Amino acid sequence: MVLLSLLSYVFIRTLGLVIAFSAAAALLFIILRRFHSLRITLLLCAVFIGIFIFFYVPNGLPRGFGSTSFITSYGPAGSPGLPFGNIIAFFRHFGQFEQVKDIARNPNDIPPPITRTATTTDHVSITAKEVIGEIAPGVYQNYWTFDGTVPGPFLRVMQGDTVVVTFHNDATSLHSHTIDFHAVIGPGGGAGVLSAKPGETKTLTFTALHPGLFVYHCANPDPAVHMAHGQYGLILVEPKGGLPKVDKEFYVMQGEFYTTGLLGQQGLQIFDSDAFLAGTPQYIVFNGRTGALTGTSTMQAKAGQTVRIFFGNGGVNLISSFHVIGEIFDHVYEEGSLTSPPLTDVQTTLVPAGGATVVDFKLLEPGNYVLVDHALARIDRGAWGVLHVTGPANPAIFNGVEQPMAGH
Ligand SMILES: [Cu+2]
Repeated sequence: MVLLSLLSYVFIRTLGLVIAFSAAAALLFIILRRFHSLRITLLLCAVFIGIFIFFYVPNGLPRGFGSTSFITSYGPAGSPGLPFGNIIAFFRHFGQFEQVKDIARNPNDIPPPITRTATTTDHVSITAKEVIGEIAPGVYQNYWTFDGTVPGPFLRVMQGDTVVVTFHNDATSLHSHTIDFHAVIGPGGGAGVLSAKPGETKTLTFTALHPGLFVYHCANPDPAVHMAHGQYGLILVEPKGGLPKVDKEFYVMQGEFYTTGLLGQQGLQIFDSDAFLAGTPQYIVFNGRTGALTGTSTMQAKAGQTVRIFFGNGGVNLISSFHVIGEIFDHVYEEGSLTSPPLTDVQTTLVPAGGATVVDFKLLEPGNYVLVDHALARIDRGAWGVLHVTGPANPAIFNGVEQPMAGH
């Protein structure tokens, strides 16, 4: 059933083709038996073929299929479309992809704050893996990941540390992958060093010179295509002495997915390179899928606690207007800069594509606090999550009776 659901997109179209061809063949057979004129037969054939092309080409083929061969690109990496051969290879190797239960990275999955004061050598291992995951219930996506989730692992090092990265591209991958660390100074952020074909392992050693919260992402040509399949994550380079202490830390990344099927269309989705170039994603999500951060046990804290959110934007096209409904950020480390004094008392902060921010705030009142991209139509595409806060009410700062709100 899962396979049927995954491939319903392809099955339905194939079924349509079979029905159309059978009907056309049967009709031709009948016509050939009744009229023994070659001219009439050829004309009727032309009519059928013409009607078939007229209806099938614009509607039957996924737009990604139709456009990939014809897209012009002036980028350094050639066409942004996936070549037709990749799509064929994808279906040929379909059985080899792991079908992950949950593509979302848990927002609590963060290494603890660094307490040491001396620099050290950090060993980091990351595996690129192409998997099948659910972006929304019943909607499947071929994700390209770091360590099997979106975003990839949260990396935490200290300013001055030597970082040794071992990067492995899983043997089941169909594409080469690599990593460009924005925390690296050097060509490509290390992308040229780490570029690995399926099955290969590469290493990079770098010194984390600048403190800050940095994005890392795949940069194999075309980099944006790889990012639009989910290959991004955050690396925090803590300043010496660390960040001010908080009670809870969360890891959230916004990202876009460009599917040929419209929002909510069931089955396996194919990458839409036209929508990708136009910057009109069907899905805009936090941590890889719709609903990744909405469960009551996903993001939890208590009134009286201080929380910090490490928020990154994997893009690839949109700027995020990050906001938490019902909260005011006490501190915003704008654009992930930890050496500038943080902004104070901020409602909404801009997070550029390929950028990050650090926010913290003290929780004063229990309830549900909704994380959004405040370009609010995007919540319909999935860009929201909920921080659940428990504890005693604080009527001195918020007093009233909550009631269900009427829709429309
Ligand atoms: Cu990649």
